Amino acid sequence: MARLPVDIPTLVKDFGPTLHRIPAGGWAHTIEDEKLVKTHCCFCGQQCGIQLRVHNNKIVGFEPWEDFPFNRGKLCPKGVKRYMQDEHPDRLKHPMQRVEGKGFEAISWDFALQRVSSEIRRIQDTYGKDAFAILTGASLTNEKAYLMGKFARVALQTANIDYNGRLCMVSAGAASKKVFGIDRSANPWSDIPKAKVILVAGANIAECAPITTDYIWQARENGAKLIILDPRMTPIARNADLFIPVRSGGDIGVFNGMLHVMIERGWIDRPFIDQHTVGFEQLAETVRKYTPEYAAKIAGVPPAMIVKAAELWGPAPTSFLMHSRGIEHHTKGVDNCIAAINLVVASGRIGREGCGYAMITGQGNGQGAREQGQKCDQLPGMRDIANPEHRRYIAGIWGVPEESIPQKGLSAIPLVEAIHDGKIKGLISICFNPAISLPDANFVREALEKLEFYVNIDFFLSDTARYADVVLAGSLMEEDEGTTTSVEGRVIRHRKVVAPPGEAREDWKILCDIADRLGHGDKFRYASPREIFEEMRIASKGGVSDYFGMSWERIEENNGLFWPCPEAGHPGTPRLYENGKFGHPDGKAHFIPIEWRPSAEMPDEEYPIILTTGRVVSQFLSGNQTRRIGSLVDQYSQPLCEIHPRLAEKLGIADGDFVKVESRRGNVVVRANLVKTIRPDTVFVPYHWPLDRSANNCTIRAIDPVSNIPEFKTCAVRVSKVNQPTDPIAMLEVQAGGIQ
Ligand SMILES: Nc1nc2c(c(=O)[nH]1)N[C@H]1C(S)=C(S)[C@@H](COP(=O)(O)OP(=O)(O)OC[C@H]3O[C@@H](n4cnc5c(=O)[nH]c(N)nc54)[C@H](O)[C@@H]3O)O[C@H]1N2
Ligand SMILES: Nc1nc2c(c(=O)[nH]1)N[C@H]1C(S)=C(S)[C@@H](COP(=O)(O)OP(=O)(O)OC[C@H]3O[C@@H](n4cnc5c(=O)[nH]c(N)nc54)[C@H](O)[C@@H]3O)O[C@H]1N2
Ligand code: SF4
Ligand SMILES: [Mo]
Repeated sequence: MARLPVDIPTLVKDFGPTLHRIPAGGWAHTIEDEKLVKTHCCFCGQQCGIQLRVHNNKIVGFEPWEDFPFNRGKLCPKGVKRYMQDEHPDRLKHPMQRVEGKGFEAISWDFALQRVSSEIRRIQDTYGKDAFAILTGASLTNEKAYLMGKFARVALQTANIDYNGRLCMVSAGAASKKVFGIDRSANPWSDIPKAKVILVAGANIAECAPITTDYIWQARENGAKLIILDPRMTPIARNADLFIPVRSGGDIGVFNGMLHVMIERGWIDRPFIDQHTVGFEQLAETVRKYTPEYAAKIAGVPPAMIVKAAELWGPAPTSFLMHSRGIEHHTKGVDNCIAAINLVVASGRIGREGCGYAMITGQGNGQGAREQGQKCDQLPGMRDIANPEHRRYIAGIWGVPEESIPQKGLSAIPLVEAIHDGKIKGLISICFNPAISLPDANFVREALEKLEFYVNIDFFLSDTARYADVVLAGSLMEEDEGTTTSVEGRVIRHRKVVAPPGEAREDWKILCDIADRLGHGDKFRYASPREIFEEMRIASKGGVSDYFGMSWERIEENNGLFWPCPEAGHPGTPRLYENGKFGHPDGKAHFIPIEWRPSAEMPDEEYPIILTTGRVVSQFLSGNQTRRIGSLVDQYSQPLCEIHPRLAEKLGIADGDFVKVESRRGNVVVRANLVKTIRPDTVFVPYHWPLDRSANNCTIRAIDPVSNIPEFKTCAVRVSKVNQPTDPIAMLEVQAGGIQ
C-alpha cells in the first residue's frame, strides 16, 4: 500500500521573517575570543575560499580569504550568507523515525542503526542484493564520495548506486572523455583573461558561477570579444559583443554552422589537426550541409549571427570556450558538448596559455564526486566497473574478491523508474533531494511512496525526507573535514570548523556504522577522513584522476593541487593537453561528427511553447539549504515565469498575473514576470521550490542515451492566465511580499 509523505510544517519556513543571526543584545563576547578558519564555500563548484568566524563551537560570521588565488576574497550572495545554516533552528540534531499519522519522532542512534541494517538485510534477503539502492550526491567531499562507492559495492553489494551529478555534469564529462580522453576542464581559470575571444554556451555565468564573471571581465579589459549563446539574455549576455538567442535545443546548428564557415574561410589549424587529431575529414563532411541558412533554421536565429560568430572565433589568436547545463541538460546533451568541443580542437587552440576549454562544474564537488566511484558504472580513479583489470586493482585495495564487486547498475532516472516498477524496494539517500530535483516530479513522488523502506541522511529535513522511514542527522560541510575538487580540477581542503550539533553525526561515521552492523566493519575502520583520503589516493593511483602524489599538507601548502598528480614530488597539472598530447591511448583528440536531432518533445499545436528551467542567483539547487536563509529568500522569494511581453500579450497575461504553466505531465502555478530578455517562443521557470511551486512538475523524464542526463532544458507547455490560487502555500507567498 502506498505511504503518504509526512506533513512537515517546516516546509514553509522559508516564508517566515528574515532570520537574523545576531541576537538582540549582540554577541556576549569580543572579537578577540573568536578564531578564523580558512576553508571553502559549501555551495557551487567554484569552491571559493572563505574564512569562517568561530566562537565556542559556533559559527558567528565570516571574513573574506584574500590570499586564496581563485576568488581573492570575492564571494557571491550565497557565499556571504552560507554561515546562517549553522545554528539554524531547523537543523536536524538527532535520528528520527516516521510514526504513521504523527510525523517523525526522535530515536536513539543505536535503535536507528539497528533498524536500518535489519531492513537492508530483510529487503536484500527477500528480493536480492540489487533491490536495495543508493542515491548519493556531488556536494559530498571526495572522501565521502569514495566511501559511498565502497559502501555500495562492499557493504551492500548492490549494483544500484548513482548520484545527483547524473542530473548535472555527466553530458559534459562524457563528451570530454570521448573527444579528449579525459573528463575534466582543460585549463586553470588563469587562462581565461589571456583569451582574445570567449564563447559561453548555455551558462548563466553571472548568477550561477559568479566568480567566473570576474575572469571574463579581466579578459574584456584585455580586449577579448565575448560571444554568448542562450535563449535568455542573461546578465553576462548584456555585455557581449555577440549575443545569439538560440532556441533551446538548437546549439548544434550554431556550432556546426560556425565550423562550416571556418572551413570555408580557412580558419582551421591544419597542421594541428594533422598532427594531433583523428576524424576531421568525416566531421568536415558532416558540417558541409550546415550552411549558415540551414544552421540558422535549427538554431532559430538569423544566419548572419552564425557567420559573425565564426568571424569572431575563427581567426582569433587565443580563445576559451565554456559551457554548462544550458547545452548539457538535453537528450542530445553529449552531442551538444561534442559539437562545441569540435570548434576548440579544429582551431587548434587548446593546451597552451590563453587557449582553453572548460565545462563549468555545478555542485560544490561536482568534479571530484564524479571521480571516486559513486557513479553506477565507475570505480575510484575514474575506473570502469566493467573492466576486469580495473576491478582487480580496486578489489585488491578493498580486500574483497573481484567477483563480489557488482557490475554496472542503474543510473538515477532508470533507478527511480525501477522503484516505480517495484523492482527496487529499499533506498538510502544522502546529499540528494530527488523529490524536487528529478524531472516529472509527480512520477518521482509516486515512486517514493512505493518504497518498502527508505532512509535519508541530511542536516535539514528535505522534501524527499518526508517519504523516509528513518532520517539520520548528518553533517554540514564545516562540521566535517576532507577535500573537494573545484571547477578547475584543483583539489582543495575543507576544514572542520565546528562539531555537529546535538546528536548529529559526521556522514562518514554514519556510513561506517551501518557497514559495521551489516557485518563488514573490518573494511570500514577509519579513524578519520584523512585515513579515507589515504586509501582513496592509492585507489586512484594509475587511474585517469590520479591523486596518488597528494597529501593534505601538500594541498594546503599549495592552495590546492590539480590532478593528475601521480607522485609525491609532482607539482600537479593545472593545464591539460600541453604539447597536443591528449588523453586517449593514441595521444590524439578524436573529432566526432554530430548531426542535430530534435528534442524529445517539440512544441506543437496543443503545447506550443518551450519551457526551459534553471536557476536564480540567490537560491541553490533544491533550495533545502538556501530557502531557509531569510535574506536569500527575500532576494527572490518564489518562482516566477519569465515571459516575453509579445507572448504575454497574445495570451492576455499582464506582469504579476498568476499563470498556469502546463505540460503533458503536470503543471505549476506561478506569477508572470514580463521580460524582454527571453525569446518570445520560450518561457523560463527556476526550479528551486517544492510541490505546487515545482518546475519539475512539468519537465520530461527523457534522458540522453549516452550520459543519461534528463532533458531539463526543453519540454513543450501551454501557458494561461489563472485566478490567484487560494491554497495555503500560494497565499503565504502573497502575504510574504508577493512579486519582487
Ligand atoms: N545561484 C546558483 N548558482 C548555482 C547553482 C544554483 O542552484 N544557484 N547550482 C550550481 C549547479 S549544480 C549548476 S549545475 C550550475 C548551473 O549553471 P548554469 O548552467 O549556468 O545554470 P542554468 O540556470 O541551469 O542554465 C543556464 C542557462 O541555460 C540556458 N539555456 C536553456 N536551454 C538552452 C539551450 O538549449 N542552449 C543554450 N545555449 N542555453 C540554454 C538558460 O536560459 C540558462 O540561462 O550552477 C551552479 N551554481
Ligand atoms: N528542472 C530542473 N531540475 C533540475 C535542474 C535544472 O536545471 N532544472 N538542475 C539539476 C542539477 S544541475 C542538479 S546538480 C540537481 C541537484 O539536485 P539535488 O540532489 O536536489 O541537490 P541539492 O539541493 O544539493 O540536494 C542535496 C540534498 O543534500 C543535502 N546535503 C548537501 N550537502 C550535504 C552533505 O554534505 N551531507 C549530507 N548528508 N547532506 C547534504 C541538502 O540539504 C539537500 O537536501 O538538480 C537538477 N534538477
Ligand atoms: S560563487 Fe559558488 S563557491 Fe563562490 S561564494 Fe558563490 S556559491 Fe560559494
Ligand atoms: Mo548541477
